[in-house]
Amino acid sequence: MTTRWSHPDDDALRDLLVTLDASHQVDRALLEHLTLEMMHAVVPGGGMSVAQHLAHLLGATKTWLARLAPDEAVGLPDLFDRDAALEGRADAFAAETEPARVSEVAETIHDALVRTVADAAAVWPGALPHRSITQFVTHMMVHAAHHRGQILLALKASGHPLPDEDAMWQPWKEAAGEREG
Ligand code: NI
Repeated sequence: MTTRWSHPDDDALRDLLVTLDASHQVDRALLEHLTLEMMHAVVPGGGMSVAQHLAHLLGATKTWLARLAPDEAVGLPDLFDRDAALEGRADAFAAETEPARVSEVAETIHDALVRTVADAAAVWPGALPHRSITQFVTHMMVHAAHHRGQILLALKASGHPLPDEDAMWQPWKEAAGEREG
């Protein structure tokens, strides 16, 4: 059977993992900046809170990961009230607001993603619709960047300080500089 996806060679896979790591480090810089109060910030007019953005983002990554590697994803934690959602309650999207817990879950899901991508040749494509592992990882990073922007906007609109710009983007500078190192 002919497949419509392709596997990256070793160099491309290494670059993909370096890029994914840089993206995660930017997320980490943002997460380390968050306080309990900031987790409730929303943009004027409503929408998801910072906590809800993070619960959704990490939940989405987990859901996609489950389609690629069900065994890897099965034990991953949730950041919203899963029992309430199953019962159809109105507070079903009550998101975890403790920054340390959110950071812990973000690290756990990122580690699972990295393990799965690094081993993608063995399991690809699972039940994913993506054309390649590169496209899948790009999708995860673009989604994260979208919600990162939404979170920064909610913080700014609510009068909270933003993370230090240089510290936040340093991981990308280092990732881009690795070729010369
Ligand atoms: Ni989203």
